[in-house]
Amino acid sequence: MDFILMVKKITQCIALLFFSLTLGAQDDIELIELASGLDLPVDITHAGDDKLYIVEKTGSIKIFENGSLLSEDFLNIQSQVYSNQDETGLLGLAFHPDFATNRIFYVNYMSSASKTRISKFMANFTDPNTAEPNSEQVLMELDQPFANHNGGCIKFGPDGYLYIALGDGGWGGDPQDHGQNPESLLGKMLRIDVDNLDPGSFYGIPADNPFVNDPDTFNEIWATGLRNPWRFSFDSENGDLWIADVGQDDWEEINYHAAGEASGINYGWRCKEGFENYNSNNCNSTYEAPIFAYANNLGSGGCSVTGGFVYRGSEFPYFAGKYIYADFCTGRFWSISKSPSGNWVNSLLANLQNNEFSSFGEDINGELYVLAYEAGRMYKVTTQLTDTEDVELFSETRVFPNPTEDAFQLNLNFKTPVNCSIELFDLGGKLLLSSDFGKIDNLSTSLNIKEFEAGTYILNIYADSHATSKKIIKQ
Ligand SMILES: [Ca+2]
Ligand SMILES: [Ca+2]
Ligand SMILES: [Ca+2]
Repeated sequence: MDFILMVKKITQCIALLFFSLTLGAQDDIELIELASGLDLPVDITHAGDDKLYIVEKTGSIKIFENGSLLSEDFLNIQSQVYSNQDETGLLGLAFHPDFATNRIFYVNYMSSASKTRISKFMANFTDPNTAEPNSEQVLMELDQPFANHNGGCIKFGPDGYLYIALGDGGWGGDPQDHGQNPESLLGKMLRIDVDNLDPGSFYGIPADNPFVNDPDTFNEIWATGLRNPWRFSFDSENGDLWIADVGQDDWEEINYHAAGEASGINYGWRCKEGFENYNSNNCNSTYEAPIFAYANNLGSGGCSVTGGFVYRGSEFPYFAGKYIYADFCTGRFWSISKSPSGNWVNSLLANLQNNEFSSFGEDINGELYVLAYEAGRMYKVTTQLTDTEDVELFSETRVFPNPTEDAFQLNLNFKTPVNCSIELFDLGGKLLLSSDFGKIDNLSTSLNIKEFEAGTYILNIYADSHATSKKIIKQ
């Protein structure tokens, strides 16, 4: 998020757009509301189990379990969180990979308008749904020259190290040159070891960090040249890293780092914005270009990128392997994937105007969720879309009645025999029913869901290596 820019643009935008969550038939995604009443939510993550943890900027973390928000906060540190200004507050949460046994988690928050803290906390061993607010151990405290551009995203990589994304410190144009300063941690991606501590420190430096042998660059730094990385994520299948970087006036960036490739990458800010030069003073390094940038343009793009995830869930085959992200200002959703010829392709999925999508999150099953900031809502990201080449294949697939109370009828008709199976999921990604029909060219069957709770379910139909998803409403 980048509110300084946003505040002026959003004002223009509110006049132009009507507020609506009604999704047109042209949209490739459908958001299903799961929770409301959240107080400026900015992050969602899981802890290696079925629950979702939702971070509120004002200083609380809430648990979403079995379809509803728990009334008691998991953590409430509102009294020590500074959240009075846009972009300040409790901004990020990451659970230790061994959280189930050690109960350790980390947060990124502002303790004042001029301090960012990375802190460790403990959850209770006896009550699984609460943390101990007095267990704080501050790993790192950083001076913030301005209240904006604080980054905020923290996540464990597949290597077990904690990655910390920090903005350039703020104002506009990086006036103090943090992004390119090797002796500032601002405007960087950091990588630290929380299990093997250096003497006198609450964290250690991984031996293979890119600048450990460079006396002029801080050892925590893993990548440089970021402006305000508002959400990064690791692809849960292959460990590739995706960093969305909020731009200044012209371009919003998606940056990509393939797992195993050299680290120490310079993503360019404030020498570069998107693919263009921004301020070329003292710029003589090599800068990594984003794989995609969209224009700061409310009519076709947006004004503040919200980075997402590569979808690795099983409920929505249409999303498989696609990086799904959005723009905070306009509500456009896009996906990025690689074409067969190896080019990155960006596709518009929907224009869900004026929802202020602040963050995406992934559950244990790889299903995706998104937060609407001012509205205080959490949605599940779903689709009933089928890949273009599969539309014809499934053209004679019928599910009815829908909505239904006890059972629904499934009719299938294929031109040639296919290996056919189905799976039915709830919105928590739980597999509830599956059936393998073997090699068939048509089928008419009734499926009993009488025992299921009222709600929305997703039926996936597989035909050889193809698939389609249908939403079923149980009344
Ligand atoms: Ca700042
Ligand atoms: Ca060094
Ligand atoms: Ca860049």
